[in-house]
Amino acid sequence: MVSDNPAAEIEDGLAQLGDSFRQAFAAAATEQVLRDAHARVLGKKGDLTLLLRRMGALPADQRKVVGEKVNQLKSEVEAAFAERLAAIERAAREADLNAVPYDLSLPGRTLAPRGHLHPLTVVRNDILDAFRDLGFVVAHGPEVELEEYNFTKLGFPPDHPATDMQDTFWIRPGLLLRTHTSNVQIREMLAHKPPLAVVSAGAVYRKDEDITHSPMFHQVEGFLVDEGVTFAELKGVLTSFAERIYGPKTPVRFRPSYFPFVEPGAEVDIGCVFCKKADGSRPGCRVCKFTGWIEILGSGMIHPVVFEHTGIDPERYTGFAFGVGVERVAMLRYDIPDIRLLFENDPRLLAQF
Ligand code: FA5
Repeated sequence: MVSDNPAAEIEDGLAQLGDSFRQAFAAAATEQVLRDAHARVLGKKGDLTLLLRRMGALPADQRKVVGEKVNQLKSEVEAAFAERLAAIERAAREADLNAVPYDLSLPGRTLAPRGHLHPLTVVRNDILDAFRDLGFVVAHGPEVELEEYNFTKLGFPPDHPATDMQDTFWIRPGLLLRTHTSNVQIREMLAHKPPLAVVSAGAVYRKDEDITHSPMFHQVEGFLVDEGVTFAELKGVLTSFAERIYGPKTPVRFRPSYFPFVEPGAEVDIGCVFCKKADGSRPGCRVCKFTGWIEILGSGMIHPVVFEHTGIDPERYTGFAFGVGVERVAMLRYDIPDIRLLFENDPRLLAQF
């Protein structure tokens, strides 16, 4: 539709708008309503925008006159918008300030989720507590260790095939990441005289990885040195430990084994917790490789050579030592089939403990 007098129509439009936008802005009680009203005037399809577009149809002399009026109205719209917006924001702030204040001392309505200890920490603490209650004291040793304390003084001769038992991460010749916590035996025996009853927990490292072996894992080492200590004490202490961790009457068996720093040496097995029946029988399962027994630690009577290397008289003193795999105990306790699950920090696993 082509108009006879477009300039007059635009001016009419401007006059109408001049009344209506003020009313709409004044009536807007919230920022959103105000912005919507603003868009109806100056948005892409706003009334004033449409009038502006029609300016092109005007002859040049009229365009200047009408153009000034349009621009004038545009400035008025923007100014009125800014003013109303400021008023709305002021009112909101006032309302906030006059509202009943929050009582920050009230208890929360929802309980915030609480963190908890990692299952390995729980198991490590339980193992340490079991020995603390028997009178052992807790000691610490370094993870970066001298070859001398990790191997040599424990009776591993240099280049002896026994060092292959624990495939080592070397830092440089003579310095390594400890392969077991037995280094603490050497450090404590060098630092203190018997009687000694010591436990120590910490990370150890080996080139070893599958579903039950990790390159970094944890052990708890313990040893007791005094006059007249026999294998009977070793059996008594470790049986009491197994019952404490896995329940009274847990079957415990001592199986001959070799470690260079003990003689005799024994691995300790407990009756398999996975295939145990109500009558106490254990028919065997995949976890215990159908033997009914699971190994939990290495142990033995401390070899006289270790005493000689640490300045303790082997004619006067005897003792026993043991090393427990913390992950192994945790996997058995919580029925965790893959050791890597313990280190991935997946909340879906950790939330279960
Ligand atoms: C030792 O490390 C000896 N130092 C233990 C010892 C101490 C014996 C004192 C005698 C006297 P062994 O290599 O068997 O022994 O390791 C002990 C335990 O650590 C194992 O029973 C197993 O539970 C755990 N273990 C060994 N290698 C790994 C590994 N790569 N990942 C997780 N656990 C492991």
